[in-house]
Amino acid sequence: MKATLAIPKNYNNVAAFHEKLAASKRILAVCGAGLSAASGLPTFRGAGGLWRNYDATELATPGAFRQDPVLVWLFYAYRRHMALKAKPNAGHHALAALAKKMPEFLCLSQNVDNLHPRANHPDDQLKLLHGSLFDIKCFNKSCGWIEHHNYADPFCPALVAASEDVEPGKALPLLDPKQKLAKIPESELPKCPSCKTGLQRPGVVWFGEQLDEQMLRDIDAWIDRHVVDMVLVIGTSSVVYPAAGYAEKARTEGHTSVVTVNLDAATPENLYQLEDEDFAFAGDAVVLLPQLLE
Ligand code: BV8
Ligand code: ZN
Repeated sequence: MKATLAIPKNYNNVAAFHEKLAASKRILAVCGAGLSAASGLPTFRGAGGLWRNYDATELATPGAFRQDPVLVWLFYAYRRHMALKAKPNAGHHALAALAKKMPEFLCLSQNVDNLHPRANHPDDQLKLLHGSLFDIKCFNKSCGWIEHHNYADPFCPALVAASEDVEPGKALPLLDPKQKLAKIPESELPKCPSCKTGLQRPGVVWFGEQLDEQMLRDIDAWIDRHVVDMVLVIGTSSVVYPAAGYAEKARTEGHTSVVTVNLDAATPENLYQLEDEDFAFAGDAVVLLPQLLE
């Protein structure tokens, strides 16, 4: 007789979750691209994760930028354009509301789309692990120049050339892989105004790059200060480290509930991993988070 999968008691158990939430003093959240899916932004691994037949993770590296800064800038100009058009969704707002209600709530987000700040999430309770599409910095490591809140769209005149046939308000014509990319000389990409030599680059953390060390120390100090009662793991495939390691890092055996909110939370391998005190909710974060947190 095939062993039937024993559905853990806390799978989709909203009442039990609300009990645990009411008794929780310290909550950590780790968010990924699935939280912004309802805002129309493609995830990395989902169908929308590809851009012009490139795997996003191939372009999100210093090597790719060194090799073809124009292609990488076209990728990021497209993502800036899409993120500027997107709006925070009810999931972002539910997290911001929880932060305002609970001083001991800290949100770690892997998303660079600026939707948490645009949902008025309190700054001091939000750590953008991988930076922001709207920070621009110098590619010269030794320079240190950085500019915040740069919302130019397209990012620079040269990229307008790539988008001359775009109708106003349409995505940059970079989606269709068949569409020829305008040849843009690297010399037309903006240089750092400080050292004058480095190229300006997106202020995000690429694969193989260190996350901000002070931020990592602050997060560890927050986790170590007192027991964490609950870790919300929202819309993330939990593949990328060190972001994917925080749920286990914050866990106090037998006490901390790790709460997965994910479209694929109900797959057998995900359900098998649940400890007794954990919760799993399968569905769209934009529907589940308001139900769970408000
Ligand atoms: C570093 C910014 C070290 C750029 C990104 C162990 C320890 C340390 C490092 C490593 C390690 N093992 C491997 C590494 C290296 C690497 C890594 O983790 N590689 C992976 C691929 C194995 N890590 C790094 O390089 C990190 N750097 O650790 O440096 C170091 C030490 C010394 C000296 C030098 C370096 C830096 C990683 C940061 C990379 N930058 N983003 C940009 O955005 O362009 S990563 C990027 O991809 C995102 O930020 C995010 O982190 C990741 C995508 O993951 P998700 O957000 O989870 O999205 P995904 O599409 O995968 O999943 C979506 C999920 O949502 C799915 O589960 C889906 O089911 C669900 N979903 C979809 N729709 C919905 C939904 N759920 C609910 N509702 C919906 N509607
Ligand atoms: Zn510079």
